[in-house]
Amino acid sequence: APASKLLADAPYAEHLTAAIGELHAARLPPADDARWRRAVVEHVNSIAARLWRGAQVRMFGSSASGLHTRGADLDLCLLPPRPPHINAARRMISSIGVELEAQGMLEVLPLPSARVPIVKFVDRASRLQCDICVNNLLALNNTALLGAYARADGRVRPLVATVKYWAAQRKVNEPYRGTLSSYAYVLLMIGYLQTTDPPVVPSLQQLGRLDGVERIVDGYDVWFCDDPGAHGWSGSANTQSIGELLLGFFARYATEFDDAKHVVSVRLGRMLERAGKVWGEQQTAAARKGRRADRHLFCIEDPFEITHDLGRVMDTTSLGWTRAEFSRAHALMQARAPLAEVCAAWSDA
Ligand code: 3AT
Ligand code: MG
Repeated sequence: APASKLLADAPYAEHLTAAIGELHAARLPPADDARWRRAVVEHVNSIAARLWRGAQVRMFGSSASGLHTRGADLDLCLLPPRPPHINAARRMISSIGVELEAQGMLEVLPLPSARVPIVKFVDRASRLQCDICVNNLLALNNTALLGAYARADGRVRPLVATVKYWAAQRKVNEPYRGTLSSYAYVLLMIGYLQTTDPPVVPSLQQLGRLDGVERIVDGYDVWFCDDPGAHGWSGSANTQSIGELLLGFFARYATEFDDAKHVVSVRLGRMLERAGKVWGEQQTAAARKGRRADRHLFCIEDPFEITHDLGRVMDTTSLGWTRAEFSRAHALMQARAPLAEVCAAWSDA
């Protein structure tokens, strides 16, 4: 395969490795970033505690997993003492919106009737773009899982930063336009790193799991191993450079992953056959009835909420854009293009 020929092209892989290192360093958050983020959490926490006795605010998303880059948003989750009914959650979003406004926060936008009620705002002091949701326990847990992957191998962070940057530059990281979320790209990268030979990271949901052990949150099993070293993982036997791995990532999704047949499953650490998932069957049933198949065109299984397909945001058009970008990146890398060209800003000129 062309991919394996390229993997042997040492000078090009070395260029990529150096360029990824530089890009990652340049995209790292500024030195005082963590302090700013903590200050916002404390501020919002004090607002919440004043409004509801015993309520707390937690950080999640990339700021909490360590997979954030310069300028990433700040994802916050309000935890009331007891799980609120959806209507109570909607009222909480409205109330905290009023209070954020009163405290001088900028661009406060409460969206209490959204499927997932949130309030968006910009923190006045740090100018960080923030989102608050209510009692999103699965998101807190999937953040912890991604954080454990980030710590499992030093190659995860620079590779994730590069793919997020590439996807943003190429305009295929815009869920409101039907392309994948950052979270979905992180799962694609982890899914790839679990299935290299040998793997760069194990499946933390399988490693060291004793029979019958589970931890149920909101109806889903969120157990994972957060200390792989203590469970027989003595580091990866894979010695590939980050340059070679980035090549392999694009080769995987441009040429090897067959979206008609496969599902990306970070939970199992391997590519699943679609036939075994209910989405495969839904699609067949829809096709049989002559309806356009329900959108499961490129399946990425959520690690915990296994009925949730992160690829579902894509329709045939946005999947077309995304596929074209994977192919473009792969083709440029086959032609040994510099990383800057692979990640060049998209333009319709
Ligand atoms: P950025 O660095 O902000 O681009 P992120 O990982 O923080 O990346 P988002 O801000 O898009 O990603 O999302 C914040 C978190 O919300 C990530 C994940 O814990 C959760 N999340 C986002 N989208 C989904 C989803 N579709 N299903 C489940 N959890 C999700
Ligand atoms: Mg975020």
